[in-house]
Amino acid sequence: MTRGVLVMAYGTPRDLDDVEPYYTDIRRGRPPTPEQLEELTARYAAIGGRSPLLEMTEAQAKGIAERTGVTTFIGQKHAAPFIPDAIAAMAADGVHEAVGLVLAPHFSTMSIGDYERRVEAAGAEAGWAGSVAMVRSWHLEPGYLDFLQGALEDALGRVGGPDGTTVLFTAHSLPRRILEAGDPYPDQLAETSSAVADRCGLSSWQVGWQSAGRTADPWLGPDVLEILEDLASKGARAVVVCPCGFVADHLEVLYDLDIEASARAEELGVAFARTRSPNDDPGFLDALAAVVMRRFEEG
Ligand code: FEC
Repeated sequence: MTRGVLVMAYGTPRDLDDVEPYYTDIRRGRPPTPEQLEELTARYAAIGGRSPLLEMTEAQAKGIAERTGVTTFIGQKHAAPFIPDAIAAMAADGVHEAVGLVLAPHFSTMSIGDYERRVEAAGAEAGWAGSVAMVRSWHLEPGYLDFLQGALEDALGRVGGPDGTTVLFTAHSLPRRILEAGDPYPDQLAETSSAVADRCGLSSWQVGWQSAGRTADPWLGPDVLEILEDLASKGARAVVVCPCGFVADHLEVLYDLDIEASARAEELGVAFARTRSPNDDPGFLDALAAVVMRRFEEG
């Protein structure tokens, strides 16, 4: 049996001209209004014109291949190579047995569940005889928690230590309707946060949400910006944001936290730091490889 690893991530526009087709894909084929397009393009321009997400996804896929000895295939949700491209590449390489790993730790029907549905649809569409065993979440993987602990200790050092500092653990917000069917996403975020808070001996920490979509739906809250205001009104000296729902530098970290949230903290007179992203950290890549090998063993 030839094995493969299907490594999945969100995808990013190649350049500013690619923002429109990318945004249209996210909106399930509905083009954005000129105002929406201008606003998103300005966010990409503010982080230097492009997001490093694809490079980070490639580095993570390479790290997994080096550690597992199994070929990795990148399949993205909203940019090429898309998930069906990866399925076609696996079929062409004679892969029969694959593990599907989404580069996001927490399961929601609208996050990892959505990737899972796309894999099933692409496999059926291609008439591929192979199978993909999905990793459904890996939010308590010890090597990932080790990374977060180290990154948090460093960030706490940058704001003068834990005294008077609140740590805010965040993930991408999702529409509140996910809660109606008992989605595990908020609980899994709380479990990661609590495990890291215990390891670091934190006395002041909370869970929050970031990067909510600009839609009429109610989204999971409170949002990072609201929490900053609340903490400032209660006299907080410093806030460290640990975006543990993400594993790479990209728009939602480099803009929403490093530009937007950090500016709000400055206005509020609160010291602010963000923990570094896992990216291609060797210990983090060991953790991803361990997750993949365990899934192969489970069959
Ligand atoms: O750096 C980059 O270029 C890409 C950054 C990026 C990541 C990311 C991760 C997640 N998203 C999730 C859910 C949603 C839902 C909607 C939505 C919309 C956007 C838009 C941009 C965007 N997302 Fe994203 N997301 C990233 C970027 N996301 C840009 C469109 C403009 C905006 O709303 O800001 C709403 C879609 C809709 O209206 O139907 C829902 C989730 C994740 C984390 C899991 C993962 O990485 O797959 C969940 C990175």
